[in-house]
Amino acid sequence: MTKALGALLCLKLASLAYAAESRPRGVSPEFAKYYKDPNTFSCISKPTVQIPFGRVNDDYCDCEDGSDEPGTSACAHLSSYSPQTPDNVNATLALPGFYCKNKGHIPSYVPFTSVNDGVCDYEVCCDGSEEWEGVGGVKCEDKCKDIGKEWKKHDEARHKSLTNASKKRKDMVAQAAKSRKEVEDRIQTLGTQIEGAEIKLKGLETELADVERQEKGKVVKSGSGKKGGKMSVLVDLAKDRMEELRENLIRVREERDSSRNRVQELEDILTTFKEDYNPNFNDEGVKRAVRAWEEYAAGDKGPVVEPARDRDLDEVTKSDKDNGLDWEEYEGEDESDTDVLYAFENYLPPTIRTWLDTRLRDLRVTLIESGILADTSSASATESKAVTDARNRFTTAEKDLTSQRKDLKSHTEDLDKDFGPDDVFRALKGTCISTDAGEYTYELCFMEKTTQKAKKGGAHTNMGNFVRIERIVVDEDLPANGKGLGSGERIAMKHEGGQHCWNGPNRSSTIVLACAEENEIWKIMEEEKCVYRLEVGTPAVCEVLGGGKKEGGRDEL
Ligand code: MAN
Repeated sequence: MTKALGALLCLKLASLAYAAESRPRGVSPEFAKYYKDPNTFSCISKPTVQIPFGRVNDDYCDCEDGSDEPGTSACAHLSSYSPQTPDNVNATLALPGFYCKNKGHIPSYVPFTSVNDGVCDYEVCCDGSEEWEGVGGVKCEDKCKDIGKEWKKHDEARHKSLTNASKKRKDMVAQAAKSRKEVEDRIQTLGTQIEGAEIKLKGLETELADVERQEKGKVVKSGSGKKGGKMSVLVDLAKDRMEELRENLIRVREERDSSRNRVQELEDILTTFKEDYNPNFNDEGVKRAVRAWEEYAAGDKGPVVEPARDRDLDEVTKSDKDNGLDWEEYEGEDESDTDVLYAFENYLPPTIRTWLDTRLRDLRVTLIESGILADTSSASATESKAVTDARNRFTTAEKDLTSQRKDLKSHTEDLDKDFGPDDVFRALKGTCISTDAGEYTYELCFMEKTTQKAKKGGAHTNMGNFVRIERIVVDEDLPANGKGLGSGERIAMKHEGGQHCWNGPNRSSTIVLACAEENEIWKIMEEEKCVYRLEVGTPAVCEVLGGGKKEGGRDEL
């Protein structure tokens, strides 16, 4: 430091010391400039009103703004509620209060009503200077040293806590950025995957259509499971039926022959009987039997047995082969419509056969599609394995694509969602904190929901799901432990659409946040039936040290 600078500093300090000494009682350095003239004092709000300087602090209120009584309570009665003076001077006090120097601690103003009221106001005026008159014998010793020391200790702790909280917030912001990046990366990956999946799905769709088309073009065999076409089936059936008829014809013929023989035998017996019986013997029963026989013998004898017919039957009942019908010639023949077309392929060279095969299949499909040929492939109850496999591949790929698209949508929405200043609440998403209050435990899961759980058990009650972040203005006393909202603008989270309240609305909650070192629920209120308010501390809303940000943070911490 140069000599000249040193001299200048000394001069300045000396003049400050003089100013402090020369300030009237109760005047702060801020207002000292109004009290410089040792002869005259001009009222601060209305300088045209001037009084001799000796009337400053003479315990009589001369100025309408009370500025002539900075060190007494003579003007304490003035307030903005006082009736306006005739010349429209605002009755508000010009000074904030009696200035306590509080050496060793922090200077402050005490209300003029407290000056010389016989009570030491150490909370504001630790040096006791506002009780300078010793009213009622009161003597307020200067306690600034001890109070200042205690305050400093607390202040250091508060500062440390704020530093920690700010650091935690920084970490949260970094974590949030990381999470955001992860979401962005996932979106990019999903975009690429979806593009690939779309191409794959298109391919599988074409493949399925092709397989279905090919299957349609294929010759469909009989549903009986037997080999061969419809003709083969008919041959099998006809052969079985012929066999059945032959067997029955033979059996009926045998029965006929047996009956015929027995009738012949009976007729022979009766003929003999008629010839041999004694007509002179008067037996009415015998005579009646003979008459009946004679009538029978005279009647119609039925068709004459022609040996030629029997010979015919002999021939008919011989095997089909003996009758010129060789079933084997018809069995195994593929009589389907397309096979008739294919039959001559066997004589063609392979390349032409393949070409022809494709054309024929296409022709068949075209005929089916135009309704000329019946689509026997779709009519069959079970589709071919090839179609099933192709369909399965297609539906699996389709499902994958749908789930990837859903994923992409939810990630994109997540990215657009308001996660508060610096995206900080992204880091807290899903973090849950809880506290007991009355008969319930209350739980807050950041960016998700609030829940009320009865301590004695039972179902949990949803108090609302996160919908948005808002800003609200609060004005509350800050408790000594600092766990409170204080006053100013705060970040609040709105949770809505919770469990319906009997005879009331759906439950909802407002979570008002203030800066704290830890995430903690401080207070819970049910402001109206099923409308809850939670006061919560979190580093997420702390002011960033040196960053100039005051996003909902609590400056008082
Ligand atoms: C439960 C709790 C209370 C609420 C009543 C309303 O007891 O959710 O907070 O006030 O239901 O019936």
